[in-house]
Amino acid sequence: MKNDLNLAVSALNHFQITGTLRGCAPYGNGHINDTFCAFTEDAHSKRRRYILQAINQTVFSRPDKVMENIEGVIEHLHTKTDDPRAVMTLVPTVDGHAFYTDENGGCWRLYDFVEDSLCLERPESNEDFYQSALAFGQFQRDLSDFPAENLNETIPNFHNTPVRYQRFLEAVKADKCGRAKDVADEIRFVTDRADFYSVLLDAHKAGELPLRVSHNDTKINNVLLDADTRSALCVIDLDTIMPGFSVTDFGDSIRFGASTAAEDEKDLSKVWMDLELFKTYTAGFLAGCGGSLPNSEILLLPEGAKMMTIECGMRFLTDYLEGDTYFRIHYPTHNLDRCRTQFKLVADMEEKWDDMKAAVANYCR
Ligand code: ADP
Ligand code: GN1
Ligand code: MG
Repeated sequence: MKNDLNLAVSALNHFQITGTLRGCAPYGNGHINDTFCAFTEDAHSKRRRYILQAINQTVFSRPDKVMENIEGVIEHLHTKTDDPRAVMTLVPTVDGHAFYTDENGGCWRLYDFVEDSLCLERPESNEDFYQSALAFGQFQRDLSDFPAENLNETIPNFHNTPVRYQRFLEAVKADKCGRAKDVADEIRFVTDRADFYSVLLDAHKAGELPLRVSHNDTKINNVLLDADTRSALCVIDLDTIMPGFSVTDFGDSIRFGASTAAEDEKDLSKVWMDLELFKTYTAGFLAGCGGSLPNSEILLLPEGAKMMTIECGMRFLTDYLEGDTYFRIHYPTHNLDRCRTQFKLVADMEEKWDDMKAAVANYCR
């Protein structure tokens, strides 16, 4: 973590927090930002928790543009519900701004902690996964009337898989860390599938896959469930909201949540894509979208799942080849282990392809 506790605590003093600061500690399992949970106490010993984040500026070179998107989207989402826990709330700085820039140029933002919520790394039941699907489907539906032209592209070509593939090939060629020789099988896995990478963009060009306002990072740990009812509560991690495809939001959830193992599981015999979870998520996502997805998009949901999984594997492998500068790692081969689980999932999806296609076809009208 680049930002230590001292920096976090001094940043907190620049926000409109209620009560006296009593504690602050690193929090969560995100790969990108530095996240802290802080709590305050008022004169009546009432506690209040906050989520403080330092925006990763290697990943997001224009944090002001990220915050502009988030402010706009949050404001829009608040018009769709009366439940204050259903949408994140930004706490302004003492000057009334959405984020604070410290003396080192670090950018910090503060959210109210969504209390009585659950953040899962894995679904503990099919119902948990269904609820996360409802949340992301509903999220896309709630933003269907948000003016997409107002959004900044915070990471250009974020889910442009052909561009990701070109960057991957460059990383292999440059082989900055001399690691390519050890990952020849993984490199071949990516190059063998080169024809697949343009499938979604081709469908877009053919008019079958419209650009929508999408989340673009739909892991189950980016949605909160209500701790009492375990129902869908609040979508979080809004950094990558940009125009994108419905099927990639669907697909990234499958990649992460329909896997039978963690993203960094070393024992690949434990890793596959659970077809029942795939079906469960399909039902939840389409229900959340309000039955509004046209058949051409429904039919491409399996492609979205495979695309997000191979793309993510490729990104982990690129980062491994480039010396682990993008994703937070906890040990030297962490990105390689993550890449291997993704490729195992892709291979398993290829085995189950006909069943995946048949499962989504059931929803066509
Ligand atoms: P990253 O981009 O690094 O993944 P996230 O925005 O997803 O960062 O936050 C990391 C973790 O912090 C989440 O997985 C969740 O556990 C927790 N979190 C973030 N925002 C909130 C919030 N408003 N209320 C409760 N928990 C939150
Ligand atoms: C990152 O921020 P986090 O941990 O939710 C990444 C996603 C990857 C994911 C892989 C901005 O998500 O694109 O799919 O790791 N976010 C960014 O777990 O690159
Ligand atoms: Mg996250």
